[in-house]
Amino acid sequence: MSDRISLLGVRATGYHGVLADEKRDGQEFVVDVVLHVDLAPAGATDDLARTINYAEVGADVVRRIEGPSLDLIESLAEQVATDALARDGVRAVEVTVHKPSAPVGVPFGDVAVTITRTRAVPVVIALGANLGDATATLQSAIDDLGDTLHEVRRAPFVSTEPVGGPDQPRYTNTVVVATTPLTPHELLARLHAVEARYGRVREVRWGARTLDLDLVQYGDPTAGTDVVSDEPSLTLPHPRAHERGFVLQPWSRVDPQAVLRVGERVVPVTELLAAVDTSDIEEV
Ligand code: PH2
Ligand code: MG
Ligand code: MG
Repeated sequence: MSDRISLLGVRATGYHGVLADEKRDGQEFVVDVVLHVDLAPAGATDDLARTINYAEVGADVVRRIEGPSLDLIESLAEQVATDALARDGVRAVEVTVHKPSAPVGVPFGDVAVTITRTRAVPVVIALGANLGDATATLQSAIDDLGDTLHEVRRAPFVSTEPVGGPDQPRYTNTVVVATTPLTPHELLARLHAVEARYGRVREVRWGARTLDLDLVQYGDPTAGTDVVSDEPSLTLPHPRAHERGFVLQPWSRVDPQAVLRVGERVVPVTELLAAVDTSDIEEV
């Protein structure tokens, strides 16, 4: 995905600089912003609500240029990038801040800094399989998600008794904690695509499967940035994770500090784990 919105040459007067003259007199700053966003939904629907309104981005930039005085254009670039990444669907942003009248002391054409910042939302994914070579399938699914997930950490594989559903083989489960630049819907679509690649068919609820990839949590409940959603196509956090030993046990191994939102409460995973039966969970 290399779709982009570029807003170039946004200019305003600011008071940023190390020198007292700069803070007193002000000068022109020019900012370029390149947003990495999936533009297909807006292109297909002609709906402004499905993309980023560049007028709003421009207003944010001017607010930062005209805002409290900073010493460095690096800091201004960082503020602009933070604003951009806070907008829904922005995966990454490149920001250039030009200071064409900077006190450089020699004749010069332009001076600028450029930064690139990528969204990195913490996510938790529970994996399960009970058909075929389950461990190999889980590992290659994790490898396949390498383009989607960053800073990936995997829990040990565990063998677990099936919970619910018809009579079926034991499961191999694990949990991955990672970061992603994708939105929850984009990530879910990637998880479904990888399930399909391993021959997953959605037939019997809680029936045997070659691969199940469940999005357990998106964002950080401690910081209050986790996504809570009861859309049928996207339920977050996962509605049963808090009572499932086959999720809680591996999760607590890979991240002993993990917390999960359960209704109004944000609960340590170790505390949830202590309340469930784990006698049937074996590390493999
Ligand atoms: N997944 C289910 C239903 N039951 N039981 C175990 N032990 N492991 C699973 O991953 C699992 C399950 C539905 O996704
Ligand atoms: Mg599941
Ligand atoms: Mg599932």
